[in-house]
Amino acid sequence: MKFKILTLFPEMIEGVLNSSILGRAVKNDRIAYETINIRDFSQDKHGSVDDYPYGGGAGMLMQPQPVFDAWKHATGNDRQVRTIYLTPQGETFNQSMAEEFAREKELVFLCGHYEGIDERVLEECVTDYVSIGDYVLTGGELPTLVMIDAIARLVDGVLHNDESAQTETFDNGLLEYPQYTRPAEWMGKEVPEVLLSGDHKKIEEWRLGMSLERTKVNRPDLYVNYLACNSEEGKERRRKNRRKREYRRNNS
Ligand code: 6GU
Repeated sequence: MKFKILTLFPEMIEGVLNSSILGRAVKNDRIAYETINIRDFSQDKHGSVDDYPYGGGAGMLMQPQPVFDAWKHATGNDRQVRTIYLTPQGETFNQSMAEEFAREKELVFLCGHYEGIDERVLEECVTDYVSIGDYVLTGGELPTLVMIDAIARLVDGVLHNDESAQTETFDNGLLEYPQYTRPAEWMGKEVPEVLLSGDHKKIEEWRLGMSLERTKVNRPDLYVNYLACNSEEGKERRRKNRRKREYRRNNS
């Protein structure tokens, strides 16, 4: 999987993608990335890339030309490549979107700054508008890194066996159960006995029970959804929605 990031602050991206598990995945050629500095495509002698908004209002906007030229450089003007624009106006990112994006060979991320980007260039380049939640950030770099982290860990070979992407929170639509390691007693608190029993069936039941309870208390929205999806009706509805999404994608 190759990530191309159009940004005014490549050092923000590089710092994160060269570290920890993602850094290892880059070294091992499981993922690759390239930052493209939008400022390099400025035609202005001062290298400026922003200007005042028509109609007035606060702040500056990124101009269309440098963004478009950076995007053409990244994609070779190929409109088939998914180009993701990070914006609070987008669809909220979630695990199933991460799974869908992880099936692509290449993804382009466009990071905005200032008050945003001229609408016309977005219309030309962007295939997906994505937000990471209901709060305001100063730019698209952190949301891009959040998305890349969530997507990359689903790519083959990025996680090692002991870091398995399988049985974690949201995999089954539930929050994760509590976990314990040695010592068996710490500050007078004992590890739940069932976990020391060696009875794997009981352990699975206990974990599912804890997951359900936590989800019901902390994320009633997920809990209701879990109950709906795990009925036969829910499973059929999801199959239909998946087919609809695929149809829309193939015909857009
Ligand atoms: Cl994707 N961008 C910005 N600037 N702020 C955000 C966001 C994205 N998602 C939540 N807040």
